[in-house]
Amino acid sequence: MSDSSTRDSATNGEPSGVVVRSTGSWYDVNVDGQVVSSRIRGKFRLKNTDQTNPVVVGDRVSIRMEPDGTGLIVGIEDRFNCISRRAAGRKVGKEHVIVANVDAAWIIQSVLLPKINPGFIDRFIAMAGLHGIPVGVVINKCDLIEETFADAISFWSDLYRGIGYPVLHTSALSGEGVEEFETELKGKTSAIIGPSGVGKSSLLNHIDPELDLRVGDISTRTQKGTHTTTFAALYPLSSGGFVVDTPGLREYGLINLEPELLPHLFVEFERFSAHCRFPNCTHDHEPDCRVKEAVESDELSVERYESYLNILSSLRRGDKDVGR
Ligand SMILES: Nc1nc2c(ncn2[C@@H]2O[C@H](COP(=O)(O)OP(=O)(O)OP(=O)(O)O)[C@@H](O)[C@H]2O)c(=O)[nH]1
Ligand SMILES: [Mg+2]
Ligand SMILES: [Zn+2]
Repeated sequence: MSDSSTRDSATNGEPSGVVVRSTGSWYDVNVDGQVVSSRIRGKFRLKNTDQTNPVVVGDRVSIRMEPDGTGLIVGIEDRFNCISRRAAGRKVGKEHVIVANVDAAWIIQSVLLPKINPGFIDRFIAMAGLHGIPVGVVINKCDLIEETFADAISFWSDLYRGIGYPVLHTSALSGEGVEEFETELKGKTSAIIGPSGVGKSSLLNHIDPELDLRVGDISTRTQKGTHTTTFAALYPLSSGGFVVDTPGLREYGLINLEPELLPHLFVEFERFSAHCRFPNCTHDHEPDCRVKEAVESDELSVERYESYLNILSSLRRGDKDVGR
């Protein structure tokens, strides 16, 4: 994104459309309702080496039609936002963009199998704030709530609602809360993000059975999902709006975030941080820190504060594995 020379806009009268699916080498581009299987020009592949992928689902691109009916992506419009994470494995340290140009993002978590991961939620919320994307939380598999989990689920739900983020309780099995989720998705383009196996694809199938997305199993050994959705793809919903179903993430790691910005991404701190002794207080070691005092007096959540300190220290160390 920082390299504007890769962002030739679509001006030359070539057909333009939206990338609706990407496999890494082929891109499905929707041009006026027609899906054109496309490749990218070599030069896009080489530029912007701090990112793993030059073109992502949601990108608006212009293509040149090849004699064999496939397309060649020759221009990419500037993105108005994107959702990215720190790449893992061989490409660790690079920015992996998951999807571009969305109106909203939903973090999907589940009660159990796998169980709710507040650290994931906090890091994702910070990223969404950084990119200016409205974000909400869906806690799926609520059919699995028993006495023992009920307290934990209401604890986390109250916490995030208290900060101002919508929290929905759903079950793709019983249908509980699914209508409410559908209402939230109407008329927007929303990214659906979360760990593998939480039921992202199942929820979308429940909302729109025509999608008929592949749904996976939960490994009996690890109690985790088995990475059933392998490529991000954008789908229209019959009730209106678009969703991007994405492959499950093992973890959600932050990237390209300056530690100084982090306090502002924990939005509930702001009310107190204005009164810290130092205007650039990091709420960590400084004296007369109102944020720390608010945690001690239970006006701010100790869980969120600890999450904040964890992220802050990883960012300061320049960890290659923030979020692990
Ligand atoms: N009990 C229960 N099981 C669910 C629910 N939603 C999904 N599941 C099950 O959870 C498993 C994983 O569902 P998927 O929809 O494939 O999960 P996903 O989040 O899309 O996973 P990836 O594509 O791997 O990222 C399947 O066995 C579903 O049947 C639910 O609300 N309740
Ligand atoms: Mg899936
Ligand atoms: Zn402070």
